[in-house]
Amino acid sequence: MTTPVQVTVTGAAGQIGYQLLFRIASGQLLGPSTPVVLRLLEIEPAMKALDGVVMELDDCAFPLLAGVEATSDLRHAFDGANWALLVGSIPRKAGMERGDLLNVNGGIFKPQGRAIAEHAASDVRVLVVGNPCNTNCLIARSSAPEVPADRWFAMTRLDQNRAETQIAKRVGTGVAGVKNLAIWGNHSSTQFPDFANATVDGVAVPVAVGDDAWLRGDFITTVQKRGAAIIEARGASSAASAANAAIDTVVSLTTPTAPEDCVSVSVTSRGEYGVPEGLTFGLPVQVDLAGAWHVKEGFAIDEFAAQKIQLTTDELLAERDEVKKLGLV
Ligand code: NAX
Repeated sequence: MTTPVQVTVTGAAGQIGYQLLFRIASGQLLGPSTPVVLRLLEIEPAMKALDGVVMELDDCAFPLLAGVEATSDLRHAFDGANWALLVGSIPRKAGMERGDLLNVNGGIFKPQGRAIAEHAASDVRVLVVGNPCNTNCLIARSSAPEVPADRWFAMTRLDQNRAETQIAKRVGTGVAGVKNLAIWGNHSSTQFPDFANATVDGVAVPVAVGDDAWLRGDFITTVQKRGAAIIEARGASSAASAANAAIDTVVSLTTPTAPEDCVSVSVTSRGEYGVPEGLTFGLPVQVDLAGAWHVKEGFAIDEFAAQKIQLTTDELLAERDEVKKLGLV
């Protein structure tokens, strides 16, 4: 029997957790022949709800699910983790200043980063979903310097998926035909969905769409504000699509990328494309046959794109300054 992969999910009793755990347990994260142990972290008041989720996991009788550990103890949650999906966080509430938001999340992500450094497996990889995910990832990584910087990711894949669908619908084709769609910067309303370097059925998106005003206007704002539109319509934030994007991210990071394509994920910048070093920044990534990732080269950045990328860079720099001031990094 193959040794099970240990997958930690934080915020496991939340909306996204409920959409995520069953898909992981069914083999959609790591494939149909990899057994998995789920290590589920929640805060004490949510442990009862988590017990209910664990009962449902039991009731699915998933053949690949080799165990479930439900806990509010960081050490137990991250013990031996090969993948850590950090979903639980405190999202911005009405009237909350950015500093308050970063401070309250610092209280979550700093100790989680430490626990990962001290207790996770030596090959641990971390995907931060909980918002503000880029800066939460920076906080966790900063408190775990023992874990190499290339193992930390924040989720911009939902934005990629949203952008691909908008383009496919506009052109009237299938979403599978949309390739090389990079999301630059922060997972926030300043992100830049890069249409100019993307292709649809092998044709450059600006040519296939034939409407630059739409691409530079409604397309970008629709993707940037999609999260808010879903809250407005559903009365709750994206959950199934967010869980789906978390799975897509892990699958993309563990599968070689086709040469004509890229994966949108926020990674630790090493200065690629002039992005300040050390920021957790949405970039186009490729995974090679040996399973290592690198930032894809050759994206053309025109003046319009450069301005947009600068805007989201400035926002992430301001968030980094704020968390530095708070002593969180
Ligand atoms: P919920 O509020 O439904 O669930 C969050 C769960 O986290 C709760 O059960 C809570 O008890 C738990 N939690 C809080 N503090 C914790 C801690 N210290 N340790 C462990 N668990 C803790 O939120 P949900 O809809 O599941 O969203 C989770 C996060 O994902 C939010 O921050 C949300 O903003 C973010 N999102 C990120 C997206 C992305 O693309 N990166 C998209 C979707 C989503 O908005």
